[in-house]
Amino acid sequence: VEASIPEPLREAWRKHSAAEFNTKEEFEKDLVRHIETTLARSMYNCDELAAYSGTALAFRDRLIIEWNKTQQRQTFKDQKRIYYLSLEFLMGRTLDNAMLNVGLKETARDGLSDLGFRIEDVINQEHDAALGNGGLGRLAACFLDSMATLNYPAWGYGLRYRYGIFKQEIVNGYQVEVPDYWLDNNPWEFPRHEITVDIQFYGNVKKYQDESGKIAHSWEDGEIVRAIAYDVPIPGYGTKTTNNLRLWSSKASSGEFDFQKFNAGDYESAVADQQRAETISAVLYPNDNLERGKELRLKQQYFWCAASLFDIIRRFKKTKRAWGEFPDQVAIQLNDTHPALAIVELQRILIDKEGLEWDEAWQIVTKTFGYTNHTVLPEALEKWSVPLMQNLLPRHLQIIYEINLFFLQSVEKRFPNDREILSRVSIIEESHPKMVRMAYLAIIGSHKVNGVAELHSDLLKTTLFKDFVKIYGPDRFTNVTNGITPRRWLHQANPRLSALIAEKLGSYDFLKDLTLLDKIEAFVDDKAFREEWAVIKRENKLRLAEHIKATTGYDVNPNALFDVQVKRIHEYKRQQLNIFGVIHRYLSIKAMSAEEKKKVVPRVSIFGGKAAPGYWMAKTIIHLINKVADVVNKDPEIGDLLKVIFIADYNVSKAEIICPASDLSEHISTAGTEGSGTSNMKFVLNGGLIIGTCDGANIEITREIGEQNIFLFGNLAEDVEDLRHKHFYGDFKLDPQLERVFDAIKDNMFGDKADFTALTSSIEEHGDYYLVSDDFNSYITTHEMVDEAFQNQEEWLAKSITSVARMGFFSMDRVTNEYADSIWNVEPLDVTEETD
Ligand code: 6GP
Repeated sequence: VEASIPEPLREAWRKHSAAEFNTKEEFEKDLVRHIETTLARSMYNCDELAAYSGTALAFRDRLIIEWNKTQQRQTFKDQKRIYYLSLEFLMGRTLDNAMLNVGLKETARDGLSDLGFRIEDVINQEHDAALGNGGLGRLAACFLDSMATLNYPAWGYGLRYRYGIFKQEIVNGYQVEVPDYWLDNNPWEFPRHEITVDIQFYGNVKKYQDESGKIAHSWEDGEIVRAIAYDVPIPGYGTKTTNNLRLWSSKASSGEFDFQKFNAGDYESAVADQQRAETISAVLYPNDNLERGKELRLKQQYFWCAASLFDIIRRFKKTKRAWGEFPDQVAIQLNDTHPALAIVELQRILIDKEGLEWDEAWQIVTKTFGYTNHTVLPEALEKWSVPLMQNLLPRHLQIIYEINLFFLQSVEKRFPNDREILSRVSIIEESHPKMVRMAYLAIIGSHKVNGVAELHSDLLKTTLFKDFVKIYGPDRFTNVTNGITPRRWLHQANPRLSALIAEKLGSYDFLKDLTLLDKIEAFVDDKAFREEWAVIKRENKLRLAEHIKATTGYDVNPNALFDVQVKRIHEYKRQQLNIFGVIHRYLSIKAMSAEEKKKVVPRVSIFGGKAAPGYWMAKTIIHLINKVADVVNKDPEIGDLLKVIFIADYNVSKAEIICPASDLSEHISTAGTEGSGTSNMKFVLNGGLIIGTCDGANIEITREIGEQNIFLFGNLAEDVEDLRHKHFYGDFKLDPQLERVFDAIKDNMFGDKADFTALTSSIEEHGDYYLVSDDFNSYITTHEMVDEAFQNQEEWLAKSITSVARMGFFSMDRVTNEYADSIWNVEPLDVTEETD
């Protein structure tokens, strides 16, 4: 039966079509109805959680109505669509963002207040959707917001993990991981039980002759797991467009709950099969910038790529176009190499299922895909063992070998006498076991490869992917410097600053065109404006101080300089440099006379971030920070002059409190190691200054805001290799100030020194790979400059305002438009006329 209602009956539908609330009265009506019916509660037992759920459901109704219209509009216009494939979407909370994007937060505030609730308390009930680790996952979330805001027809595709990134607790100074079961009470997803795809694993490949006598392949037997779609509506800001994020959940396919077994009494094994299938989407791998070739991870990758491609192809086929037009209708962006199997899967479908010739199929594939690289760290580059892939995806491995063969043949033709280059660029690494290099597969299967900041993209071209630049020419490689969505990271996180800017500029248009911020530079000497700016920063600091008090018990002085480093804990990000710097400061203050102490600028050093559960060194860094906090915060000689705080369970919603409250934030990776960084942008956009190395997007931030507004220090990327080389050959001398710090640690000042040996010896004895000692002096000296600058509050304020004014470039909307122009070749949809 045709699912579409025939025209004569549509009148009745139109008459009863769901309506959106727009006024306070309508909102209250929807809210109460949801609380009383959907939630089966009443005014006699409505707590804040129920008020949250009711509010979320009322807004969800609104989103889904616009979602439906958007999908109809996009189908009708039939333009090229963007598909953003990412294993991670670090969304954070949805309600506040949804209210702001549809422009009804004040309406909801008033309505909730009529019914007895404070909107902030209601918003705080929401659990973060934390389906990501760090920068890569948050970038994907910013993309979704921006693509919807700019009216691009775009879908995100990901996995619906039952457990997102773990919750972090700190017990006796150690990180403890607690599972994050986030799906209870999540009103933002729509299960689509009718949208399923059966995904095959294992089995074997049969060769046969088709009717025309051609050799063909079929992948047979093995195991089937079912993918079920869950849709999450993504509202744009100030537009009708509501795009879709489709997340796949795994279930045993109907055949897999084996009734034969069940009836024969083998209940356990029937259930075990079922659970095995559900395991695929059970948990997010908690590694940031680190890969570990686990079979389940490869299963996740294929499961998600295959389901997403099936869905994309199903949609394409409805338009009845020829295959050659596929790249005119579909742009697929690979968020790192995690979805690189999609390249192979599309080629497989085209040749094995659709009967296209290899070359024709391969043309379509390469025109369709773009690949974004996020890191040059070798430990993060994905490789899969050939035997593993042979077993799990036998047909795909064959196709990878074919892709590689044709590629190497073409390379050989161009570089006939260069044996070396062939083994260097081969997709297959000739190791034991052999490995599939996913980055090479992604490059060869895409028409554009981009890095995420200028330095990073340059390094890709001159180091990691150098040979490929030689082979394909420089045009295949490009840079798109990352950005952030100003809706969440200014308007939502810092409503008062956003309001102050809007008041001066006359509207909130800057949220859609962030370059308009430059107009606030004219107010840098405006006394009233400056005062308000300062008051807002102070209030944001008070809000963070409250959070710190509530979660750690420590009181912090809001007049102190709030110095923040929040991000995943990683040796390359160098939280160890920061905590060593803190110890140095502590020792210096302790050595001061009472007179000298009076001149000290009080500081609160704030840390936050998760360590991958298996990353011992990162966990040791967290332990040291907490031990230093124990000692420093209780030392009566120190008082308010220094406090050390570790904020547990850093996540998106905490970032929204932390970013607006910083005076200074730290982005201090070893030069050449950070792809871009995006929190650096969030902090500056909220009026904080930064201390940083010449790395990632710090370089472009400096260019935009001016070097007088940033505290740069340390060795440059171009010197790193030499320094490492020297260390390796024993040319290493520990910085004397750092030595003093190490002596304190070895004196058991922060508990048993044995707990920290790995950390100190990696520097003293094992080559100091991250150049902590080389940069220490410059780091300390630069912090002294920070103190000096902070004493001149008027100057500091001017730097803060000027920097914000110059941050327009880092809007995610600029990023989205650049991808659309230079990679996707996709136009936004005109949403001015109504089509339904
Ligand atoms: C991160 C990079 O480390 C960070 O510098 C960048 O801002 C972010 O991606 C977004 O581009 N990379 C990862 O999180 C990662 O796991 C494999 O890369």
